[in-house]
Amino acid sequence: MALLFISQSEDAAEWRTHLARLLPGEEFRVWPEAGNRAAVEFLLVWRPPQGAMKGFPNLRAVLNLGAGVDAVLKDPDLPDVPLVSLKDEGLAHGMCEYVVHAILHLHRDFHRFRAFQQQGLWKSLPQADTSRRRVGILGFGHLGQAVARHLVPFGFPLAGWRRTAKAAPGVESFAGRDALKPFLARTDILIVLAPLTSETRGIVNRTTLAALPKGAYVINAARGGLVVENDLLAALDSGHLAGAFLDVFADEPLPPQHPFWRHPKVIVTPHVAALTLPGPGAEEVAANIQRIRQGEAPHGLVDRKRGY
Ligand code: OXD
Repeated sequence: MALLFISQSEDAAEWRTHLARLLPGEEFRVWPEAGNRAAVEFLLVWRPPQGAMKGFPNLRAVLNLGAGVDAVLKDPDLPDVPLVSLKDEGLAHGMCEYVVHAILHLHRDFHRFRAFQQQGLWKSLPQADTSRRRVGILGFGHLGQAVARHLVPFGFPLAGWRRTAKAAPGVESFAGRDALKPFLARTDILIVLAPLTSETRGIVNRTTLAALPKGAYVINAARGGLVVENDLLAALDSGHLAGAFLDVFADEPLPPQHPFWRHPKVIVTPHVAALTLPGPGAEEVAANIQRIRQGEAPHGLVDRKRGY
């Protein structure tokens, strides 16, 4: 029986090496060389081209090679088998590094010192009080909780918002739509880490941005579609927001003329917050394949109705 790897950006050779060690005996094929389709039991996919997942009669699961499954769920040819999102430690580690950096960068005014440097200006700023800089994580799932664990030691007052309540040490919990406004009202640095679903698309918009205190910052390391970009620009330009640290965009690559590129209050990175590392990624994929073969539920099983 075989695994078929379908990705135009992930390194197939690296995945092959790791999986050969972890799952000796499994045949590893790379799309478009699917071979005998009846032998393919698992699809390992990252942003598969449309139609690539069609026509595998003995499929047991589709394993996504990243955290977000929004692109796969949009594909009309997604087979009717369990869909599994990647929830490995490599990805969580990358996200924690990115978000902790972004928060400290904004909190300690590195963006402003960079601008002073460009003007040859030796100028100090008052040091911000960590215990008064309230951080809020919008989307308190696997990644949001990992980020919170890394932030606790710094002493920022932390809160997490999600659909259903989730207790975590040192984090104030907000759950459901009614709690969104109070959550935003106590948030000076908003970290967007929610999955992109029909319910969350555009959740950061004119109304929700207005609920943040004046001078707040927004960090988006999840999906561009969660943020209404024109509303974010308006909130930056009006002075309501102090800045934004953005890794993801409605259109990627970010078009060359997009105002975010040159906006003095915006820091842009090219969707690199949490890249899948083939080593830990393959460990997680192999463990899930073994679970499925033993009749157990895989970790990261996606609820298609919820969208994550
Ligand atoms: C992911 C991503 O979803 O890298 O894993 O965007």
